[in-house]
Amino acid sequence: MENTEIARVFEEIADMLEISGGNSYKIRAYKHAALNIRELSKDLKDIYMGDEKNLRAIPGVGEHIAKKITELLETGKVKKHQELLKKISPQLLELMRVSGIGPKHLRVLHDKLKVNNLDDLEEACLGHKVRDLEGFGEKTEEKILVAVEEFRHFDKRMKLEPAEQCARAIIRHLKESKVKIDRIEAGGSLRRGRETIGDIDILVSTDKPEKVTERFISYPEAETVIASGPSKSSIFIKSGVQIDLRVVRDESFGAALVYFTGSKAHNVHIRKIAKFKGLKINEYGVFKGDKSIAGKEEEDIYRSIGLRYMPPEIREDRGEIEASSLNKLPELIELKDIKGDLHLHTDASDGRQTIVQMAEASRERGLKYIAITEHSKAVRVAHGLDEKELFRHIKKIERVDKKIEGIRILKGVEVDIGKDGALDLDDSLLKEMDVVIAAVHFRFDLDREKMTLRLLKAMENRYVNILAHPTGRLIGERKPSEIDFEVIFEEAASRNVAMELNAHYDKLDLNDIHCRQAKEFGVKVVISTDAHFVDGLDYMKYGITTARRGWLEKKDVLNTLECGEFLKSIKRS
Ligand code: DGT
Ligand code: CA
Ligand code: CA
Repeated sequence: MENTEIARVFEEIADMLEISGGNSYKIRAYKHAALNIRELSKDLKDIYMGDEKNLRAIPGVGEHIAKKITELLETGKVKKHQELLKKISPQLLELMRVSGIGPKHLRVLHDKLKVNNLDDLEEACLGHKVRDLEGFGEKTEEKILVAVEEFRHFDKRMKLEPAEQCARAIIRHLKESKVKIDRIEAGGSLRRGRETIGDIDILVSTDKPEKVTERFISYPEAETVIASGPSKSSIFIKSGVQIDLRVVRDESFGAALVYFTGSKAHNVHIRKIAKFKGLKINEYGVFKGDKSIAGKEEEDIYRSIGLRYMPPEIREDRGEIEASSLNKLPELIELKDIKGDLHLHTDASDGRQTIVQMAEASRERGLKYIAITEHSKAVRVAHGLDEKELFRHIKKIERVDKKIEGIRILKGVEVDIGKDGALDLDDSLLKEMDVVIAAVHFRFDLDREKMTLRLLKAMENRYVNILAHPTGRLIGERKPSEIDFEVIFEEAASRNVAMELNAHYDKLDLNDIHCRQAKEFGVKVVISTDAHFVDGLDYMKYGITTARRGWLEKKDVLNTLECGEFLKSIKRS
């Protein structure tokens, strides 16, 4: 059992206890334990090693929780969890994922209106029954209804990080078989790095297709086999995700990879080009009459129809094929180009680790500089700091920076942008910072004009260097604020304010389309992780994927510069 699964069980216990009106102390204990388990860098089973006492060293894990972890590791289940699941249906629990609905709401909805699933909830809203419940009201009812519709739309797609984990696990399972696999790769939207993934596509080349198929459908996580044959199989795994497997001979691997990477629009376009040249292209190769002229490598497929190789991230038929034929493809940014991370939290606000720990972990990941950017006081839920506390904090940053070798730590802050665009901190503090990032944390729902004016106002402040996660979206949970990006980008370019591409896979904000638009407006982008714990630093790769999808090159991204150059580049006049 992986740490994330164990954490999920505890989170579910906490939620179910809360829905059923359980003891608030216990609820907190489960939540706290789940958080800490998620952030462990070691596997729980390696910490446990058959001795419950070893678990007690983990923060947030007392005797009670240690027992539950042991139970999970030993039996794969926890009785408490099973009991609660009998009381509270999975459909009810699932409603926790509808934006704006917490366990307390759910309890009222369930007790008073007998809401048990998404349909019930929608019906209750449409029948205007929700507005009369204590603590709800008309506005809340409207919001819930919108959230229900969004939930229906998003629910079927996975986010990038879990999709990647899922693909990694099945690839490992296939590779561990005795059958010789020549090549194996994930294709589809995952390979293109889309922000959400519908299903996982795995491509294998081998001389023993039947054996590979057998191995595939015997995946321990498989719940249902949808189809199985020597070239094509599909399964549902327990989490509800579909995995498609395609098996080809190695001489066709390149052609199959092009085909199954897509996008469909890209495929349709290249097929048209092939046809125009009197060629036929399919998942087995490129053919002139009956004769195969390419198939083994992706490069060969493209070359045979007069195109240069296009990285998967841009295969969306958004001009990449034209650019390729004219030899005008962008030289996309790569992870190794990144030298700094300009949005990090520590335990001084809502992060988990110290400045030193974050700095050391960043250095290990090859970064040359970071900015520590705690929340400001308005963001109370995240323990935002006031001016006095921040003055003290930046002194501390200075001290750590002096001591630590091999990485520069910049003084920064993530200042909250109020409803009217006013910043939450005084200029006398902001001017002490090396980097000021400004961001919205409340009232994401203003109309387009108000929201645009709000951001414009924030950018007026001459100490603001970066606008962080500009739309405020949480993929699948909170939709992006409506913003007139043309106006914002024009202003950002003229005032030299950079836009953040927040690399967290929940956010990816700016998104790919915005990145491309920012570039057209001459706006510079900074890709930052917003890490709240050291493992969060690894999410940089999702930011890079998104930047690549937005055609960004090294020169478009400011944190590819050395620290001194970076600081010069963000100077405002
Ligand atoms: P998803 O799964 O919804 O996130 O998106 P994809 O792009 O992974 O789509 P999927 O899984 O349906 O198919 C994988 C790839 O297979 C797709 O990107 C392109 C190729 N493909 C699927 N259906 C067709 C088709 O009808 N025509 C062509 N040319 N290619 C297709
Ligand atoms: Ca797919
Ligand atoms: Ca598929």
